[in-house]
Amino acid sequence: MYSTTATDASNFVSTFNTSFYFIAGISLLLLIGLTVIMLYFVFRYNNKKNKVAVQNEGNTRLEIIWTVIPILLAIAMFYYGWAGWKPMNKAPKDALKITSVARMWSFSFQYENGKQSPDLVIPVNTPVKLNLVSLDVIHSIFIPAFRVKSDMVPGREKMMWFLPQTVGDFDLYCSEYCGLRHSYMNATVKVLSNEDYTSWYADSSKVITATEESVPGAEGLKIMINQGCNACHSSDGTKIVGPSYMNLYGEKQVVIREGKEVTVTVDDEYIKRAINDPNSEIVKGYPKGLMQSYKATLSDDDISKIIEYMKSLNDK
Ligand code: HEC
Ligand SMILES: [Cu+2]
Repeated sequence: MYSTTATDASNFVSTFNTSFYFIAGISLLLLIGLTVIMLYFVFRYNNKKNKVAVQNEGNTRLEIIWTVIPILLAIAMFYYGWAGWKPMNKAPKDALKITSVARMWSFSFQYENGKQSPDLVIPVNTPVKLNLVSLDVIHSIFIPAFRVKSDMVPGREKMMWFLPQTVGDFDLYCSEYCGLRHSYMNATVKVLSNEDYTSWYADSSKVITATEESVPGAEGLKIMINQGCNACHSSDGTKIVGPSYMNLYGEKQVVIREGKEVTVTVDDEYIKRAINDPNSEIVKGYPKGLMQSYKATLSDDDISKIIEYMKSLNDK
């Protein structure tokens, strides 16, 4: 059901390009044609050459021509657009299903075996179906090389599918302005050979390298990279959108709880609340409602690992 040129990055490239070049070609022809005719008329019927104006009463044949030709062109443009768009709406039954989750300001891809990745890793020549989920505002997932793009709307089920046809890395980014760090909301599509994909899929640990894994808190860091926490929090003291994790653990923090300012000590319980129920206590000077709860995605064990990582950022 998907016949294409195998050298294209995806099965939608050729139909998309056909309609794009067709429409661009017609536009160019009209632009050139109209400009040439206009210049000719300006020259041919100027005041010197045509002293006396001629009154035209209409010309039925001409009118039919300039009505019928544009209609045919418009129908042809519609046809190519439609023919390219229609197959995008029905994914093949055997497609590989991956849930693609967008939140401010990161993507996360969740596989059927529970594996999560900040990049979209897929096998070549296998149809892929992405379930599109947004946890906060409207985002849009765009893979230019594959010629696919779709809005991701909170509370609405949407999907997108394609057949990757060449091994390689491709850009993926959010193309719907979604706030402060929108321009950082990008990822890589890694199309692997079937063998490479199978071993990647079966490996439950690899996101960071072996040397990094020996560092204290490395597992926590991995979880936070996968969850996209770093879009809003830095580890080096820089304020991005939320407070930095550096020198946070064990410090005193002023928070707004039920409208009142209170000073709390940052301990395990506080961090757990901050992650599971971020809006119950807002750090003074930071906006409410930006950080969403991670209750559904992070276990207590994950949170302990995150805390482990935060502790490693204290310079003693
Ligand atoms: C969309 C941006 C955003 C993302 C993504 C985000 N946070 Fe936050 N976070 C904030 C903001 C803003 C605050 C400060 C307001 C508040 O307390 O809710 C905050 C506060 C916190 C605090 C309290 C910090 C302090 O100084 O007391 C912790 C801990 C925290 N976040 C951890 C996380 C973790 C862990 C993740 C990922 C699992 C995460 N955040 C993802 C925006 C974000
Ligand atoms: Cu976005």
